[in-house]
Amino acid sequence: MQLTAKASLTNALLISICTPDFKGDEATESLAELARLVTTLGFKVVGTQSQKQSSTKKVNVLGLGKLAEIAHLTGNQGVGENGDEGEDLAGEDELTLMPSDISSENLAFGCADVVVFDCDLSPSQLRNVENQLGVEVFDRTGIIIEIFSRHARTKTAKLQVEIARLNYVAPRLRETSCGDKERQMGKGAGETTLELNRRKVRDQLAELKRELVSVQHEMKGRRTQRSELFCVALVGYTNAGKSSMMRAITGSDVTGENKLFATLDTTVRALYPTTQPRILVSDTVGFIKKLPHDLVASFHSTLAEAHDASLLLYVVDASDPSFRSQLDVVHEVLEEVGVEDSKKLLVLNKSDQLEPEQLQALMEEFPDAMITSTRNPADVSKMHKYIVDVAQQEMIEEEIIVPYTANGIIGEIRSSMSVTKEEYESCHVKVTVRSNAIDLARLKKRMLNL
Ligand SMILES: Nc1nc2c(ncn2[C@@H]2O[C@H](COP(=O)(O)OP(=O)(O)OP(=O)(O)O)[C@@H](O)[C@H]2O)c(=O)[nH]1
Ligand SMILES: [Mg+2]
Repeated sequence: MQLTAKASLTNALLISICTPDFKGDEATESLAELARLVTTLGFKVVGTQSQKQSSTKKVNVLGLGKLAEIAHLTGNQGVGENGDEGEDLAGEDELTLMPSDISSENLAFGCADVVVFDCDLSPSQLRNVENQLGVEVFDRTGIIIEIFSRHARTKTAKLQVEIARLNYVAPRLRETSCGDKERQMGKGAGETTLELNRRKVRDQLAELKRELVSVQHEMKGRRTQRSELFCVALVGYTNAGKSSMMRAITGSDVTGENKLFATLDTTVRALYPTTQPRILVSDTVGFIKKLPHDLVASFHSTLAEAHDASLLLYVVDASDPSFRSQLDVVHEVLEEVGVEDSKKLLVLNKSDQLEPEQLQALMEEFPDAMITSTRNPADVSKMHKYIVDVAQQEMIEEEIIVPYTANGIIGEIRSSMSVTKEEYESCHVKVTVRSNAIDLARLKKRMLNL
């Protein structure tokens, strides 16, 4: 499946299948998140429909009655004639409309150009529903992969996303080979074309994977060079404010946007105001519920920065009512990609959006967390100080005797280590420094050779 509809003109109708797996408000929250994903792609959400079902695995996903109702909104009047029996409605169904200024009366016949399901659909389910509704149908994974494809900037991210996209597309090629869609596109439905397309995808995948291995090799080299520095990684759910925090504490121009998955590439910058030795901060890709498995796998290397970090900052949007379940997702994905959380701090961000009572309740619920707003300079300084303090604790304090004859050594120490004391004696300076073990060992070796 590919997004062929023109994003700027596309009216999307969202469908939620409420299975018993959903607890509490999860279905509503998930649907609201899908609306944001779809909006990120430039679609306009014209309405949402939800229906209780025992599972999302039915041949037509929904019962024929419900499909007919939706077909009215996509302008496909012939619905139901060629549908299989499927299972009928299993419980209540309801029509909700979004945004709030749209009412059921003005959701006109034929107003939806695409239909997006808030679950994963098999290739045959997608085809069946498309046949019934006469418009393009997307599932959640398809939408997420498309956003990733559009937002990937660096070579690594592009390769990773393309691999995930082709893995997603491959089975759809098989299923649509003799379907209506291919005939509509005038491609012909021959087995040979299908075989050819599949082989092309296989070859492309193999080539992309080879390229990725070589790019990852280079990245690993760069990480090794930095390995002696104290590294902080910002991790968390999409839109939590990681890039904004990164920008604030490094004084950099890292993009932060009110879009889901604004960041797909890991960026590394030095903490600012700078410290001796430097402290590095990396911004990473955000997570989302039901993140396609292929994408999780493909982000192993992007998250390698987090893997090597001495301190992980788990940034959450504390103003989002579902931030607790978002945090669970972050823990799950990090566990899946094998990120060891050496030391971590929970950062409850966007505190400017909360009332004093809510802040008080959060402090009681999460006594070890830091409550911040990236828009508040005092909070940014507090975060800066926290990072510097943790980095200092990781360092070793040592006294170094530098003879006055050792040219340049004092300057070198001052530029790469934190000097806590300097005592001038008759033929040498006694310098007390805090630094990491590797830099200290390197300095001592250099002094032996003087
Ligand atoms: N009110 C408020 N908004 C914030 C704060 N921090 C970030 N934002 C806004 O939240 C949105 C998302 O911020 P980003 O920094 O891009 O979020 P992110 O975690 O990097 O998101 P991804 O890159 O998608 O994972 C932007 O519109 C920011 O301006 C904050 O402390 N308060
Ligand atoms: Mg970001």
